[in-house]
Amino acid sequence: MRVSRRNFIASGALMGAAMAGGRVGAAGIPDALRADSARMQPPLLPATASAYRPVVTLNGWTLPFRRNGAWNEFHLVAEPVARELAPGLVAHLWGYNGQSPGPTIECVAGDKLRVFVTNRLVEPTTVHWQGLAVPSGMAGLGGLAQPPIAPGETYAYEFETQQSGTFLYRPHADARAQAAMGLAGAIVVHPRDRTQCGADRDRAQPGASRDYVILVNAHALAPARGRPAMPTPLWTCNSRIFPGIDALVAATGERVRLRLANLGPSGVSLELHGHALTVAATGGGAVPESARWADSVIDLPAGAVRVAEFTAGSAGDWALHCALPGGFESADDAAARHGTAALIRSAVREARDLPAAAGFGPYGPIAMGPLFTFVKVRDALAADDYRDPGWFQATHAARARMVASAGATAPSRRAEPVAGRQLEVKVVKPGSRA
Ligand SMILES: [Cu+2]
Repeated sequence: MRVSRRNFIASGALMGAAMAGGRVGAAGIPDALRADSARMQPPLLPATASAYRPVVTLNGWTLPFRRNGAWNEFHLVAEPVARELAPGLVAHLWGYNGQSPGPTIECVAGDKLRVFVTNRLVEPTTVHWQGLAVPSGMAGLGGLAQPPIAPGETYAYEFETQQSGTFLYRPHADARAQAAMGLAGAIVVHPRDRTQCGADRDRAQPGASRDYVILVNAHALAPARGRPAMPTPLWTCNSRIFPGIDALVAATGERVRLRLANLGPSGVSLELHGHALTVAATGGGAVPESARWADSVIDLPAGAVRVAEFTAGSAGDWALHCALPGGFESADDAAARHGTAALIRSAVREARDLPAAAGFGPYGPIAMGPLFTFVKVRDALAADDYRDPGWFQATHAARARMVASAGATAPSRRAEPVAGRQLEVKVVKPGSRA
């Protein structure tokens, strides 16, 4: 069974909340659903509409589950995947169920989860549930809590969720190298009672109209034979780079939640233009109201989860981008200076005339690096509308304008993607000789 390439925009259709009657194997293992594209999938509505407002994973999807008695059963398959980083560029990463990062797992506090994990990699793996209180034997550290899951094996993890919040699933067998290959996914546990202010750690987050899951990571790309070493790392957002990262959309006045995690090797900071971000929760629970502050930039430490919120302000196209200074010879800097296409061209011989999407706005090239996308705020937007509304049309008076010119401006060359052409890059596993 495959999740078809659904058009988020055209269909507006929703995947079923549970796998109805999936084929059950000899071991009672549910089918593993796969996504075959990096297209953002519609939110997976809960069986009871009032249970929670589902999240949307940017350029990703939510994993359907099977109900079996008291258990919600999921099936993750760790495997090599070919992930489109941006139009025209495909990277060979490791992921789950066809994509990297893996699909988001969504449930309600108190739900009992049984997660089957099948290893289709060339080496052992495990799954650790970062931030979730699980029995130590379920904590997923290979060698300590369990034997590593060998290639070809399937393990079952079982635990009852106690907290609500934002958590991660990621390997803890050769953990750092496997993370750098793209193995990770988000777990979102919604509060059981959205109205009650009991002991729930999410009670300070009563609700957001839009709830996005964004995992930041960094990868080393292998150079082509005969080319100089690739500047690294290349930072990605849900294993996508600008201009391949979907826009986040919101209606004016809506509360927007960004469930952010950083799987990369160092901290990054993110800036949102035109808005104030407030960290409402971390991977350990809600931040008390008295300890919060608003800022245009937030820190995202390595390995950490941060849940940032903002209220969508005036209509416009606002930048959400990595605020780290450049100047080092990294893939990010190359992309920032010359655009994604030039970065790829410089690294890979076959890409000399690769027309990878270069990243243009309505007024020219956008040279902001790969960790960059837009928050598109519009005055009128239906609650379930996540379509990219196109470019914002600012009135003449509300736009910066040239008032004097000393000479001719440099022409900007526009690289248009050519249909059917794409480049594939190998991702270098740390510690390997590639
Ligand atoms: Cu900025």
